[in-house]
Amino acid sequence: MKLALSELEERAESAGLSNVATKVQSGERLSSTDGLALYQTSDLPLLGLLADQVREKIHGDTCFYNVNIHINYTNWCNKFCTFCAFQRRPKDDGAYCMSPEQIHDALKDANPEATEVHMVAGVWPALEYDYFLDILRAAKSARPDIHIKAFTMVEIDQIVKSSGKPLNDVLHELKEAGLDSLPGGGAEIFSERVRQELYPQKMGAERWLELAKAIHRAGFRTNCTMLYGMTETLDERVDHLDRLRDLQDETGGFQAYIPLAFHPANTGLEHLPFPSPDERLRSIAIGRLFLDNVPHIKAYWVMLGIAVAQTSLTWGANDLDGTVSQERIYHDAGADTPEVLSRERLHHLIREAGRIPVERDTLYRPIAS
Ligand code: V47
Repeated sequence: MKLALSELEERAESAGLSNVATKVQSGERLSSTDGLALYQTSDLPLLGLLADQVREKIHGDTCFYNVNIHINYTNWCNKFCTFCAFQRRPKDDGAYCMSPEQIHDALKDANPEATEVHMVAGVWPALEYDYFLDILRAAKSARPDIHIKAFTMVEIDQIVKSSGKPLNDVLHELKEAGLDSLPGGGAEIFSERVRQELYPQKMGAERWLELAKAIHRAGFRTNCTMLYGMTETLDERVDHLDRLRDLQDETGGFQAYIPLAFHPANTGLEHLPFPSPDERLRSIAIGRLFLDNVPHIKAYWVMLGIAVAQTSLTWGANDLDGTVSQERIYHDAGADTPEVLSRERLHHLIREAGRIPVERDTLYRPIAS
């Protein structure tokens, strides 16, 4: 849906968002107060229209997707986050840790058209530094051309501790072993209040941001995320986005922002609802409007659900991730989305949303078909 400028202005005025709409039209940066107003507005369609305008200015009619594989190499974890259904101690039922050989074989057997493997997992300090170099080498030996996007800041923090070496040496060695870029997970919500309540063993915002900065400066691209729908306030969501935006001003290293809707099943927060479709679309749209320096807003269908992910392509998102397969973190937390979507299905979803599908590699370079 498109509105003439005068209609949009009228609508924004009656929603009390004139100021925000004017800033969006002129490309001016939104303040935290504006961010909060967007979280609070009841005119959700207006929010979607504003976000879609910005998306269109940057990306026109195209929508990216990628062909990827997920490998969650271990669920052993000592962080005991209340929101997580994936974690196990090594002796628990269902605990597993993949050997380098198993990772090699899993990749050999996986979709031959995949251009990316996304490898993230729990954190278990007894896993030695060499294990991480070996799993990267195993992945590259199975699929020399595949891009390895691996390890959240939380995993990197542990890998550095296990190595006993300086961060930059470790990054260099991980790169030599095959690491190409890093995903955006592990940030959760930067609020120290929520961290103390739900994930006190996990690193805080300062360390996450410090690592992301150093990793960008070492030449790696990463993504960024926000896990929402737990016990955080709207102010805390805005503060999280503000800190991501500040770091991006400094380094430019974030490629994509992925808002992650909290899935409560099988977690310590089962009493909470899964964020409503409105809430999920709002989070995509606010990501597009507030993070004016992050080029790509990713709709991760595994956690958004396929219908909301498709709708989000007209609410500011310009990237539908991906064919996926073998993902465990959300499926353990009750996500009822399929294990995998075919390239044809992604094309169909994107075309139905009125966009032209463009396959990309992990660094957002179009892949000629
Ligand atoms: O860090 C864990 C989140 C993240 C739950 O960079 C949960 O391209 C919801 O970061 N409900 C890992 N969320 C996944 C992630 C990711 C996903 C897709 C693409 C990219 C990318 C990154 O998942 C964790 C945590 O924030 N998470 N448990 C849960 N029950």
